[in-house]
Amino acid sequence: MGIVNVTPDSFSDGGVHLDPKDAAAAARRMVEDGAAIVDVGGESTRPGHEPVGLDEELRRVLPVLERLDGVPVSIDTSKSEVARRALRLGAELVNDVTALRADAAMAEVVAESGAYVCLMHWDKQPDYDDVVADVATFLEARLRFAVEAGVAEDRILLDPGIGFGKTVEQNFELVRRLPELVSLGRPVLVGFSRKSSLGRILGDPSAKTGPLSASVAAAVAAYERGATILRVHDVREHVEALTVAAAVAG
Ligand code: HH2
Repeated sequence: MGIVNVTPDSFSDGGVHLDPKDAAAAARRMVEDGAAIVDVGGESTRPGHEPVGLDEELRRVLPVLERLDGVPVSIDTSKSEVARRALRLGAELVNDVTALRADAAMAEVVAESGAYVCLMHWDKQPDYDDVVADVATFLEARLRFAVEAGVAEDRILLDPGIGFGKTVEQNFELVRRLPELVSLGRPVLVGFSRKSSLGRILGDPSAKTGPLSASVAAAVAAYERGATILRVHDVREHVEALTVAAAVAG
């Protein structure tokens, strides 16, 4: 999954794709480089981000989606109206970092469309007993909620939410013990690309991002532990590394 952030303030690529033509071209390049889907987002979720109103989020993402006919698209939003409009323009997946908690209408929009949905763990006031067990319990509850709201179970993906209310150690533990999340029975998506924990483990305690080499290592480690979808900024390098990792796995 290639990342196309149409935002001025995303943590690693903010401001890069503000022109819809540039954003659409970047998305198409990602597909040429081997991405199975591109995740288009109009609101940053980094720590301390500015909340974006509905009109502004629509203004950012719709002109990009209109230019992506024929490209497999995921919409990164927690607003049902953004999801609804994106689905009408052909998006196949709703990537909701709040796991259907921010907008009461979101579950119904997803259920009625028959689209895929990614449910991500995010606890803003974390107090974990065991981070992996707590994330698994949360994801299982959100999976149940989505199914009860009418979303077909085979359309649901789960995501531990790397970097969302977790320490450096907790982020790595979630990847180390990923099989415990895979055992919930749904495909698992992992987004470690360029996140600050990668820069921090390399020795910079105030790092805001991590380098490509470290992103690739984290993606391969997640793949080897059962991740199905890797959400990444640098598609070609990840596709190359994952192709080799898959050849080794046989
Ligand atoms: N991470 C980010 C945004 N959306 N969605 C899922 N499912 N999983 C993630 O790990 C995830 C996500 C944050 O990364 P990015 O989009 O690069 O930055 P920003 O939120 O600043 O736009």
